[in-house]
Amino acid sequence: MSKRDMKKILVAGAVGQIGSELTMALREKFGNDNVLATGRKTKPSETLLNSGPFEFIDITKKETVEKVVKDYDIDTIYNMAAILSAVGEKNPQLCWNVNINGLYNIFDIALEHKMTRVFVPSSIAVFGHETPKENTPQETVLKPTTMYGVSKVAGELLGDYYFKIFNLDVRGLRYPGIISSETLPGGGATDYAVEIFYEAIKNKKYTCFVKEDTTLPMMYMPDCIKASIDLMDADISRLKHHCDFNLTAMSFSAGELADEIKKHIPEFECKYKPDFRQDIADSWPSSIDDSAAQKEWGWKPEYDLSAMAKDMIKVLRKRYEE
Ligand code: AKB
Repeated sequence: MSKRDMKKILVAGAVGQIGSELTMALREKFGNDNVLATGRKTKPSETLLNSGPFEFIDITKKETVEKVVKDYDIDTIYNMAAILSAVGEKNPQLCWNVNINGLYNIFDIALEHKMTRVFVPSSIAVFGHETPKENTPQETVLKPTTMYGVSKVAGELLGDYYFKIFNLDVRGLRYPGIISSETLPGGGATDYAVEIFYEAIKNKKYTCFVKEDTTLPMMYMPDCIKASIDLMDADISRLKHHCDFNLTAMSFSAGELADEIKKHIPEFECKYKPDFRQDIADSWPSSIDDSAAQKEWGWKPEYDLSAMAKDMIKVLRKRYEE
């Protein structure tokens, strides 16, 4: 393998919900020393720390990223550092700064250092009230009503611009809500779909912050990791899209999720007390057409609602009940 073919990957946001599991999957695939995990402030887990290199950086401070890129001879970046929807509505300026100014730094550095590839996640948050809600098409109206959504639309366009004008190979997916058992999500409108499992196991009850009939597209973490790695492995000649692939695995309402959990924990009770996150959820689609991802790089999820719930409950029971 020539030096140029060897991947030296930087994961920004490696302490977060997706970053933490993605880093471990990348270390498994490319070797522990070839994947640099980075975070801004939060203490990394022992698993992250003990399995490979870790550094603190702040993507809004270009020099901190540049330093590790040089020190570790990085040629690929997964930029998982982001402010999510609910936190973004509380602090729109911070959201713009991290999601856009930070991203701009990542693209600039990737270009300056002639990187082979950059991964930038987008989200169902790019859609808004004017977008068709059911089976949302790949090409459609992008008029989000949250700062997070605005930053994600701008991020997709910026990535496509860097690809078209500078030939930088940027790729990205519109993640639905991601459900996982390792690291808690950091302040999104879909967090209820994770919290509900922890509360069902620990307390047998949960007060959900969206209405019972709120239906959103979702995905279990193993599928999210698979999608994020498969897209980066895809043959570029097959890609008609780059930074904006629609992606989904399942869609269910909060009530349907509670009913699924009750199959495993019959005494579980779910109440509904919508807060400001209801408005955010209401502006997003309830199901997604991801046929472009299927066609261009072979996307196919493995987990549906019942397989995901079964696995989540098994993992959390082992952690909290045994
Ligand atoms: C959020 O709820 O903000 C995220 C997302 C759907 O991008 N989970």
